[in-house]
Amino acid sequence: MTEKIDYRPMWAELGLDLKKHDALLNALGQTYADIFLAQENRPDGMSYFDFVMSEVHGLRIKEIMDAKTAGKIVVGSFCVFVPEELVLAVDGVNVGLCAGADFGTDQAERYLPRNTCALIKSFFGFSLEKVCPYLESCDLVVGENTCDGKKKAYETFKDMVTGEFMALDMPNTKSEEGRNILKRAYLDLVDTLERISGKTITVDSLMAGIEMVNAKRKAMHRLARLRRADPAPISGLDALLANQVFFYDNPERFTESVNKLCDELEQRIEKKIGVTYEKTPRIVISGCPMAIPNWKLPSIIEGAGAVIVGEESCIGERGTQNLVEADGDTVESLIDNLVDRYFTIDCAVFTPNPTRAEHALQIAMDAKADGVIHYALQFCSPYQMEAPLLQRAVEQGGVPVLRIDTDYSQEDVGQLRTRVEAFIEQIVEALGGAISLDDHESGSKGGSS
Ligand code: BJ8
Repeated sequence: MTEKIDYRPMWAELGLDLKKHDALLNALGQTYADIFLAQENRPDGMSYFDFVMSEVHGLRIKEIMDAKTAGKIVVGSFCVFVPEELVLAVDGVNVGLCAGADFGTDQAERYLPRNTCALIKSFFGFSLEKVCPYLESCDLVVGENTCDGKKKAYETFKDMVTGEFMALDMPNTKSEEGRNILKRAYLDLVDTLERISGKTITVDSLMAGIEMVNAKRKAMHRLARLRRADPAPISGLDALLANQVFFYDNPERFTESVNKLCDELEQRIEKKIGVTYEKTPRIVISGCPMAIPNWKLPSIIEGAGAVIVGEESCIGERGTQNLVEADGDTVESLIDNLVDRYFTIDCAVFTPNPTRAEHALQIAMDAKADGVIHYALQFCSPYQMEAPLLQRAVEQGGVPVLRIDTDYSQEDVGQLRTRVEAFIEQIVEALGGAISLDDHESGSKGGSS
């Protein structure tokens, strides 16, 4: 039996409030056990992700601190527009800082209007309550000027971070000028990374970063394809977890673990082993990113007898779609390749943004989904305002849409459950009542692997 490491001295050194941090970890551990460990017939490969989650503030932070001691810089960001490739090109460690927990909201509301989305309040809360070791270990925090909420919040947040803060200017249209703005922003980021790390980005170092992140994305593309099988070989919750861990883990180890999981999923598909039954109602989620530990809506959907087979989300297929072309003989030409790939991300802050609805419909068609659930955080204007447009486009493609606006609190769980159950019942009826949720009680999932 391995001895449990005491991480408290490390957390104290990072300046965490140990009492509040204990409260957060205890709540997280309990929620994880209730939602993830209670699932049946999970692939064995999920044990890696269970381990990562059990050590998310432990071993991974120790690895990051060891990397710092060895002279590497740690860069935190809140958005998939910040290229991990550039951080890797200065031999740095990249971490996602978006937070998905209702923690420190009262403190956050001392600085932010109440009508701010839960994601922004959450990272303020984590910072003010001193409970996020990722944030506290950052040498550089990059805040991108995307939605109004984030870009205005960063004006206050920049003085709260321990490391340096950099605002990344972002376009809001997919025009030639927009592309130039993004390229300028990435060139500024290169300058900042080189200055802080004391390293120069070369063709070789950037190419290595591009290849490492491409490998990670390819593994996620493979997972996205495999989870579409019927019966689904992995739950939507577990696939979401892999998408969330994407932002924290060592990239090479993560890629290897996802590919190993995919090998197992291929075997499951061959043997028709699922986490649920064939013809279970299939749902695609589209909308705001779900940062750890935001599992509220997916657990309601899968608890209601459906299976989630894809996410049109930045923590999902919007974030991982497309690769960067690994071809170029100057740093600038490789940065052009980065811009080409990142400029295809169809975040709702762009106007107009028709490709997002097209992508949502495409995912739904490819995954043979029976319905799309649009998820927007309350007070998130970009996604809330885009919701009716997306609903119209997806429904015109023949897939029904349910629109949900929510936050990180548990207050609306009962109401959400009722709405989701009604939507799933409606799907079942539209399928000719060929299946009923009750039938699943007596069916077979094909055994375990
Ligand atoms: S590329 S989705 S990660 S900005 S939920 S803070 S939009 S008010 S997170 Fe995002 Fe980058 Fe876009 Fe993706 Fe604002 Fe909405 Fe809050 Fe949001």
